Amino acid sequence: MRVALFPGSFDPFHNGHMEVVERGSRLFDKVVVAAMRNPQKASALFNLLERQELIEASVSHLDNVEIVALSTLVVNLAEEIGANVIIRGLRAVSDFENELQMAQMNRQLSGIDTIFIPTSSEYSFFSVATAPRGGILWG
Ligand code: COD
Repeated sequence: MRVALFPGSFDPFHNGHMEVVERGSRLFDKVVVAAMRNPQKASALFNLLERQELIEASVSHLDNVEIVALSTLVVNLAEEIGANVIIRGLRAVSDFENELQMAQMNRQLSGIDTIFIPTSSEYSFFSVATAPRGGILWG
């Protein structure tokens, strides 16, 4: 059974993330979506449990998708659930440098490979960044 882990902050989960989950669910036997804390995104809009509930409501039409929410290292979770690969979405070249570093680090730590799913052009400008005063920037 081919299991893929799709980790993210998902704060909140949006259509760009959804598209990656739907496409991943067609490529793998099972996709585990993990809502996690990104220490670089200090002020969260939703807590992990709320994010998990939002994702569950969004992907209920997909039989082979499971959702978890927790604070741990991505590679530890991958090992725990027996994931064969990590999935990440790519919006633009600007995502690539950071994603490449994470993919190399994760492979060095645990041997797990990362597969990138390039977003459709209609979603490539979807991103969420927490604004300094607790607001939210959509761009
Ligand atoms: N279209 C397609 N894909 C998209 C879009 C879009 N419009 N927007 C975002 N994505 C992709 C991103 O490229 C990413 O692959 C995924 O969706 C999730 O994005 P985010 O922004 O919700 O999640 P991140 O990037 O903040 O991920 C948080 C992690 C903790 C998972 C990440 O930082 C990570 O993997 N870190 C490795 C180190 C680790 O294990 N940290 C754990 C916490 S200590």
